[in-house]
Amino acid sequence: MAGEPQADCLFCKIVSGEVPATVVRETDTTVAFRDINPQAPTHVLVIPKVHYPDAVSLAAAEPRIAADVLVETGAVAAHEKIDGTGYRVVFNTGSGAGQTVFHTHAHVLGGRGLNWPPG
Ligand code: DGP
Repeated sequence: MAGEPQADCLFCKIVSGEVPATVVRETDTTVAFRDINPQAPTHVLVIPKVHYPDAVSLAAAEPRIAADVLVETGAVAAHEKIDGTGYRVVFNTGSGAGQTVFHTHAHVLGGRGLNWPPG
């Protein structure tokens, strides 16, 4: 069923605790944890507990939870004290854009200068 945990999904396993992660914050609907391969001094992933492959499919099916993910990116930025200097929120969508894990996740990046356009 849509949104149900997927047996072969790494981030569903982080939600369930089967795969360990350094959790920064957790809400009823989201988990925020440090990226295993950080690209900036702060690099945290915010994921919904429900399984949808990308941000757009989550927003179409569960708009309130999609909003929770976005609000949570701001809470992470405040928690990490990067909200004053500025930070970047990225949803890589599709393999051509660099998405490698097909469970919705927002990258929250900060703590250094961030160039535009991104690579
Ligand atoms: P993306 O390329 O946008 O799909 O981002 C996936 C991110 O997930 C990537 O930056 C690395 C991170 N990642 C992959 N495996 C693990 C893991 O086992 N633990 C954690 N904490 N992060 C992971």
